[in-house]
Amino acid sequence: MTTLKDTQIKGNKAETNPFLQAMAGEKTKQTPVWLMRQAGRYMKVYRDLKEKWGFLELCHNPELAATVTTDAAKALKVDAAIIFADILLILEALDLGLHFEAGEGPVIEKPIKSAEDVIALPDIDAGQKLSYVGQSIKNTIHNLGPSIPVIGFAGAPFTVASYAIEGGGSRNFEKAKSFMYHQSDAWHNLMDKLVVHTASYLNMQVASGASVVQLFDSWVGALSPADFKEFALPHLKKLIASISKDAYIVYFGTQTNGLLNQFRELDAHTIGVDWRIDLDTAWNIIGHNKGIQGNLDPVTLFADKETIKKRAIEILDKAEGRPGHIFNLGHGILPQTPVDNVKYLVEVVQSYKNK
Ligand code: 1CP
Repeated sequence: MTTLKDTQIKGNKAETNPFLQAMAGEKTKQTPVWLMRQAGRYMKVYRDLKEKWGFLELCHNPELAATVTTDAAKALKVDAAIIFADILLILEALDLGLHFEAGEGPVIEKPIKSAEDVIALPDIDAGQKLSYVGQSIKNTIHNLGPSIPVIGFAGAPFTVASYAIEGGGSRNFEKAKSFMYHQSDAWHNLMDKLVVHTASYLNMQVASGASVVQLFDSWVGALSPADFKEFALPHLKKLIASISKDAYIVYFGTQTNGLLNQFRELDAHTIGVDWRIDLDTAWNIIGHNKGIQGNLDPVTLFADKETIKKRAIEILDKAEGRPGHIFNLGHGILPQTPVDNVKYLVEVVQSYKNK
């Protein structure tokens, strides 16, 4: 198993940036902070761009995508910038058809229904087909300079497969899980293909300059521990093993309390957790040879400043200044979140003195 310190990241700027230092398991003067969905609808710059451009048009345009990432990172003064893209772009690259309906979220136009549909998936070079995301990364690095690391990302296989089979978002994942149970060979075949394409996509992002990649497994908490072990874990391990050693890896999911003990087996540097568990409890289960990212409830950002500060400091205290804590929310910023409160949260975290 890779420990935090074994990994030599090419071109790493760990000496100067607390986010990379924490990824390397090194002590930091200040706990690093960035926020999932930090570039999005709660920001005026983004809403203004959305008057003229569709969401996918923004993702496809490396100039504009880099602007969205850069503006958000500068406005919030966070310690890392996440590239503007989406976990579903890979399904578009696989010709399943993707569009976003106002207020309805994503729609996969040709969802996977059968073993034949999995076999018929095109044999793409995902890194090449999604190279516009690499260009967005390069442009972002150019805009931000070397002091702010850029995070690349992709969806983890279970979460991406669930969209591909459900045809969009889902509450109970009946279609995806039925597919998993009734057509388990086809399920594993689909996961194998997603692993290959996701690795190619992420390695292109690393080659383009991303120093960290995050795997979003947003809906993995829908799985029982037994189903996670059988239908998701082996594929996740394969994916993580295929990712370039030139980047640190964060694995994030929500509602994962019952799965954290299995995350010990993952060779990711850092595990992202949601707010439904105390940070120290989660870290004890995951093991201190990995870092932890989280875990403020995003809805706390709708509270008064005093409450935001109190809850943020409670989380920081639970980390006890142990190396490897990256402050974040437990899930993405919600569209109606007051921007001032987000900036305030970043200030609170950055001015907290680690013991
Ligand atoms: O303006 C709009 O209406 C589009 C809203 C939007 C944005 C800004 C979507 C549609 N995606 C994004 C960008 C995005 N998505 C980023 C980059 C911006 C940033 O984080 O700063 C990232 C990292 C994502 C990742 C993503 N997309 C996830 C994982 C994180 C999470 O929130 O769980 C998921 C599940 C998606 C799918 C998706 N894309 C968009 C929506 C509304 C959704 C969720 C749909 C659902 O709930 O099922």
